[in-house]
This record gives sequence, C-alpha cells and structure tokens, in this order.
Amino acid sequence: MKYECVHGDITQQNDIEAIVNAANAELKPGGGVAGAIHHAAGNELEEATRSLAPIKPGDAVMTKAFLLPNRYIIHCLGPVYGVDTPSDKLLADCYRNALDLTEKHQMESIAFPAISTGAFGYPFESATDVALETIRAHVEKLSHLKLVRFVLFSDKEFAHYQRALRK
Ligand code: AR6
Repeated sequence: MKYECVHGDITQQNDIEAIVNAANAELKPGGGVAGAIHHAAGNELEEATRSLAPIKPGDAVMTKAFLLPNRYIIHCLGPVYGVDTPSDKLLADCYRNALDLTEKHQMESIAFPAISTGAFGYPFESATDVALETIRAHVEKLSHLKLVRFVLFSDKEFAHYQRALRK
C-alpha cells in the first residue's frame, strides 16, 4: 500500500478514484469539506444524496462525483467529538466503512480529509492516530486498493501527517 499526504484541497485530487466527504447527517452542503465538495460537484450531488440521508455517525455511503474529476464521492459522518460516543470507535468506523466501499467497487485509490477535526471538534493529533491505526490494520483485508492519500488543509496539519506517516 502506498500512503501519501498532500497539503491542499480535497476537491483538487484529479488522479484519485474516490474522495471522501466529511459529511453531515443530512448529506447537505454545509461548510468545510462538505461545502467545498457540493460546490465543486454541482447541484446534482444534492439530488443524489437525498434518498441516502440521514446517515448515522460512523456510516459511509457513496455517490457519483458529478462535476468533480473523480469517479465517486464517499460520504462519511464523523462523530461530534465527545457527543457521539465512543468517538474513537465511531471515527474508526468511518475509515473502515469507506475502505470497504473501495473494495466493493474495486477502486485503486482514495483520498481522505481529516474527518471530524473541523466543525466536529475532534482533537487533530488523536484523530490522526485513529485514522492511521485503523487504515493500516484494515487494508490487510483489501485486495484492490493501492493508494491512500490524506489531504490536509493547513501547514500545521500537513506537517503533523508527514511526521505520523514516517512512523
Ligand atoms: N479540503 C481538505 N480539507 C479541508 C477542506 C478542503 N476543501 N475544508 C476544510 N478542510 P470539516 P468535520 C479541513 O469541518 O469536522 C460541515 O459543515 C478542516 O480544516 O469540514 O467532520 C459539515 O456540513 C478540518 O481539518 O468536517 C458537517 O456538519 C477537516 O477538513 C460538519 O462540518 C474537517 O473539517 C463536519 O465536520
């Protein structure tokens, strides 16, 4: 498995099959990652998500990517930190369920934002530990995926992922 991290925007990952949305339960545009993805994918995305909502913390559902350059969007609802509990398990469920969708649809690449670490308040360092531990353990069970990319929005978060991936 190849892991990489980039400093940038989840909507600009042209070479990746599925990008992950840090969604809200209603799968509506909202702010942060979800707002950027809906804006870039266009109105058809909101129509496509209508029949799939609401989703629960830890769930992942998939749509086409519409105007985005990717094939799919995997929408994950992360936990609101300390409110949806146990938050670490629910966050791990997001990553596992997203990876299972890549396997089911024979995808070779996926890009994740740092789910729950914005509006949902999950401390960045612990969320990184959950993401990396969960993914590293779960990819053993997958046969199609070749590339996992993490897309970080700030310098500081990017630097933290670079250090964490070296370990
Ligand atoms: N590309 C990559 N990362 C981004 C981008 C982007 N375009 N925009 C923000 N981030 P958040 P959550 C980073 O709040 O915590 C929404 O309103 C951001 O700096 O998008 O799971 C939804 O509607 C942070 O590190 O997701 C939900 O209601 C991380 O992505 C709620 O927020 C996640 O921030 C979901 O909250």
